[in-house]
Amino acid sequence: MLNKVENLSEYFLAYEKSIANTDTFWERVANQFYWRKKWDKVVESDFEEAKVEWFINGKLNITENIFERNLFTHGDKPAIIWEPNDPKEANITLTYHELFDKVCEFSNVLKSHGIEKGDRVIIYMPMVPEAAIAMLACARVGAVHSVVFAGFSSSALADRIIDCEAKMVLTSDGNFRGAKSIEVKKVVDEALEKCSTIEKVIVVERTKTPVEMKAGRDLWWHEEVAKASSKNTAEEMDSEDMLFILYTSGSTGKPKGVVHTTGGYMVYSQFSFQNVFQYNSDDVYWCTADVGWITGHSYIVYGPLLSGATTVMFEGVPTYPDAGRFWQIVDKYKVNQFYTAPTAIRALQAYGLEPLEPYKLDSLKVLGTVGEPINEEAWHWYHDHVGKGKCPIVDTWWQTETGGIMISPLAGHTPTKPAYATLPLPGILPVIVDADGKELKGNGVEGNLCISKPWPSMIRTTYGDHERCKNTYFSTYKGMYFTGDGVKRDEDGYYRILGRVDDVINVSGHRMGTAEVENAINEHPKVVESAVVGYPHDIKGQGIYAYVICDMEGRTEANLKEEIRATVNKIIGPIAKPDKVQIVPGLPKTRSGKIMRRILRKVAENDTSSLGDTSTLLNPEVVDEIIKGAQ
Ligand code: 6R9
Repeated sequence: MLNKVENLSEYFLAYEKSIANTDTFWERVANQFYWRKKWDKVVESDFEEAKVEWFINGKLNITENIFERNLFTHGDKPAIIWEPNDPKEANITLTYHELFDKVCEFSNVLKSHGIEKGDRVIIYMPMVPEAAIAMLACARVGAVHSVVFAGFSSSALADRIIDCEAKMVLTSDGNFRGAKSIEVKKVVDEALEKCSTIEKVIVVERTKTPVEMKAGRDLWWHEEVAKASSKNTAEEMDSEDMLFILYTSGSTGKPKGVVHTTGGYMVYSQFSFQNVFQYNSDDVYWCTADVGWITGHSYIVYGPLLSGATTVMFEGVPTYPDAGRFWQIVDKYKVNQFYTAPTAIRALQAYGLEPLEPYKLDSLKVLGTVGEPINEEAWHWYHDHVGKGKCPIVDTWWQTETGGIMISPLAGHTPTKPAYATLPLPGILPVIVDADGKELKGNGVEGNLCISKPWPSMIRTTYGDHERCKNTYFSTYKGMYFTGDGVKRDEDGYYRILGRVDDVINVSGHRMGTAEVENAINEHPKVVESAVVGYPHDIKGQGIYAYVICDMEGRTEANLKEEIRATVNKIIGPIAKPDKVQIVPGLPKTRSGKIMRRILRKVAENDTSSLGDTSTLLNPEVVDEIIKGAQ
């Protein structure tokens, strides 16, 4: 199979070659794709300037590598199997031929409404096949897609539309999620009141909930594709032309638009998919993520489809109609590779073994996890009860910015170890540094995780603000990409990710900037100041704990807490709602006025025995009050 490492010694060999001679290694991988014109140079990079380019002057279209390259060999193979929220509703299977026709049709729709190469298109959609079709159609015509998770609020959506000056929004009337139905189009309408760049909105009919269609702006997807031809020639893209922007949280208040480009992303998403999951041509692969996150981009859509895989797309949630839903789907499609998040595993673990009993799960060969550290207990539960002790677990560490999986076992080849992401993929050179930036060499060390060599799918810039990209990722440690994660390399040279070392928290595998949540809380008119920290949460991994100073006049504490949660829900979305809100008389501050988050974290973790010296604070007395009121 294309680009696939077949055993452990081949991995070690490939790794060695990839580090010793990076250009030759990636050139070989890239040669397996269809380029209209090959590159003049493999890579050029300058980490000081955050400037990285791959396959320079290469010309291609990523969708030609999914479709035209492969239709003769597997045109009739299922590309996407879509499973609806409600198991009683009919599923949809699209073969590569059928998906190709739909992508071409929608490419023509985009063009007929003035979308040209380089235009930004927002996709705010539930998990329906049209979401994948929309992404691929954008890529085909050279438009830059920016998928916004459909759980974000109208104001979060508006911020993203404004930041990338998008011309079009692709959305749906509504969204079925478990027992709920969400009015998606309404959120778009609200967002667009604040945006001036959007010319057209195309709406998929999914829930048939009544929507307002604004004349001259809003169009129905099905009416548009009915008029469109299914013949379309892909736009020629430069290897470094933008493929997509995906917004993610950082340690400042404003989410940043991570930019990925065409050639390098294509090569790495396919290469990593193939190798980590060890996909074979008749396998059925299922990743439970949402296309609103990077995992959905690289490992529901691009990686699998570039590999000619059959990828399952699930609209619903793990617990609807019951906690056996995932396992029922695994049996229904005889899923071979199953990829999910630790938070989902922990949530299902809490239901016990009964929901698993009706299902065989004997098709499973590989289990994967992503998004946050997996605790050993959840690892064993997954391994023993889902994988029946016979499926390797690939604990895949990576980020929106890395574009693809960076540290992970290669299924069946790399010996696994609970809670360890194990070893880097070929071409990836992790470096551990201490707080002063000194490299910690050898095994048995712990520090901050950096990557010291460029890899094809790495972030190119943060949209509209290159300085921010430089400062966030390339300035902390000279000559290296800084991940923001802490890591340990054990005696065997295996990597274990320890979690974020910056002001980013990871709630149910979703990244959340503490400053972002604070900004939302501060929008409440009664809030004077707030500080947000993460704390250990049994299911979510981390929960959100907010300390808030409020003007209490005319409010009870209970009212105020609920209002604060509602404010965050409105400004960001339900995923950012604080689990705990504590009204406090003050926040512990240093003499220079900085909030001492370390103390707040300790209180939230219920570990007040080791607060350290608080006497140098500007207001030491406040600490006792905070401890007294802790939840
Ligand atoms: C793919 C994705 C990235 C952050 C990352 C880290 C955490 C992801 C992990 C993991 C431990 C793993 N993370 N995978 N931590 N083990 N296997 O999740 O991207 O949403 O950008 O989040 O998630 O902290 O820095 P993104």
